[in-house]
Amino acid sequence: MLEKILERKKGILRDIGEKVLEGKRISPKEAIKLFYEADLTYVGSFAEHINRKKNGMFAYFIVNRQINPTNICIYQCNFCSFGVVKSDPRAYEMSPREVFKRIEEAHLMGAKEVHIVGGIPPHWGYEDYIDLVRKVKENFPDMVVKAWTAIEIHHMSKISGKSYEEVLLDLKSVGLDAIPGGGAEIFSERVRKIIAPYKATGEEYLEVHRTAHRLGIPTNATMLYGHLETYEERVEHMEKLRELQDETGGFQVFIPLAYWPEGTKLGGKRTSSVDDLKTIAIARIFLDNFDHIKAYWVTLGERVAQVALNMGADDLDGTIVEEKIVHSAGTKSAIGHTKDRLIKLIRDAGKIPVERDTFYKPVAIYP
Ligand code: V47
Repeated sequence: MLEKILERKKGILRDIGEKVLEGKRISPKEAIKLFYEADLTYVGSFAEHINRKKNGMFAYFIVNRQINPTNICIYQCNFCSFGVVKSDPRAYEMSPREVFKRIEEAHLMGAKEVHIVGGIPPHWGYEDYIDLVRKVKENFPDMVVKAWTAIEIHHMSKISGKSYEEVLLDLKSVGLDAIPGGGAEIFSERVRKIIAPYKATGEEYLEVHRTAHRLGIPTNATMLYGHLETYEERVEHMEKLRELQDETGGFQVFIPLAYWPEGTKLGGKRTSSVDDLKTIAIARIFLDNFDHIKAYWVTLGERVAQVALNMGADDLDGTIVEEKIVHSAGTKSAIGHTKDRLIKLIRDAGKIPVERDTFYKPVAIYP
């Protein structure tokens, strides 16, 4: 079928298709060409060809719980409507008891992972971040703790005077298992200056992940798209991730995050479903050294995420239970999903559902 599609193409699109069939890496220039000139069925078909070679007919999900302990944040990024200042009436901060109640619930429903990220409150000290991980692990030793983005780790390094390595070793010693991909936004300095002028730079984000990989802590990578960035800047972002992955092999998954504008200072429009699917497909083609591409149902919506499972993506994330960051910005997705619902979404996409752990080890297969 792909050969038939190729027959009808000429020039660079044909060359790119041939490269993919031969299992060769495409260049940044070629990825940019795909954004501008290829149609969705073209990129989707080639992306799915690669996905099936890597993951067969399997599509993954995890029984997990997100916890956002506070939305108080010193950074006030323009694209974010989750983070607020302490005096804002919407500001909240969970007590350790409230955090543990959520983890207990997650434990009872069979969750394998807690994903903990929040704002960066001015009054939190270094030990607050360390203590939370320590207490979670002491109380729930079997639970995988995926916590604190590179932005939080950079901040912890700043307030403690410790290096990234020292911070990560402290976190690892109290039970941190993995680092989520949040905070990457877009690495382009031009755009970052406008949408997130105060938070860690792209280079700092990459350095935190590089250090984590060296210490044996697996991490995820994200890209926030659909705001001010160009296609060239999306590809530049993915190129930096591909280079780091060549160096370390420590990334588990790439997660393109579609921008939701509601309530943000930046404003703007929602991306189209075609843009969302093309971005996932091109990521699958370009990031040949990533095993997994996540169709995050919270930003994409369940239906587009389901189509994405046929256009290069192989993972839906998880049950989540309570998501606040993208819901503050207007996503209409459910707040959480049951395991049965995720299994049905995957089955209806024509794939075989695999419940996984944080590290993509299968926990159960639902043929
Ligand atoms: O870093 C913030 C993004 C991220 C908006 O690692 C927004 O497995 C859309 O990183 N519109 C947090 N997105 C979420 C995240 C994540 C989610 C699921 C799994 C994993 C993983 C990581 O949400 C932030 C930011 O890039 N975000 N505001 C917005 N208005």
